[in-house]
Amino acid sequence: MMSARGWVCIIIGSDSDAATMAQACAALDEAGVAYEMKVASAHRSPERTKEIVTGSERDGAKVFIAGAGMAAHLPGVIASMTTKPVIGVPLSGSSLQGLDALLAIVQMPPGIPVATVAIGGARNAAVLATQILALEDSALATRLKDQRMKMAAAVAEKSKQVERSSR
Ligand code: RP5
Repeated sequence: MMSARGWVCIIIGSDSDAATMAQACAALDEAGVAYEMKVASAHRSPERTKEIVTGSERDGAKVFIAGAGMAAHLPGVIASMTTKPVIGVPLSGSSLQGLDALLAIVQMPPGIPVATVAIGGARNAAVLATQILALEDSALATRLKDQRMKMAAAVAEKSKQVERSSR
């Protein structure tokens, strides 16, 4: 994967995480940001995780997004292997409904941060990754501002509908 503006490497702990993390892919597609999504487990395949992180950095990945559930060590392990920003997405699916993953991802020791989004917050992970890439890409920054304007317009339109139906 080569891209002049850099690209986002998405790693998920299991194929069972793919459906939720597809929301990150959709948001990156909307922003025109290149990405790859691969499965690698911090626990079941640590060597593969290391190979993907090292290879992706070599090939120009500028941000990592890691989605995992349960004892979700994947984002933190990736953060230990790179100084690129790592965004962690806690995923539900366990009997603790993602609270376990949230606490595992957010409670990183000083020096090795993971930017943690909400449980299931795959879309925001992608938006945050886009914002990081936009620091050095004015066209991408403009696209993000356009998206914000569309969101604001959508709120105003929804308000009109609510106002009409509540009369
Ligand atoms: C984590 O364990 C994965 O990220 C997934 O959310 C969870 C369950 O994995 P599977 O048993 O579905 O492969 O490592």
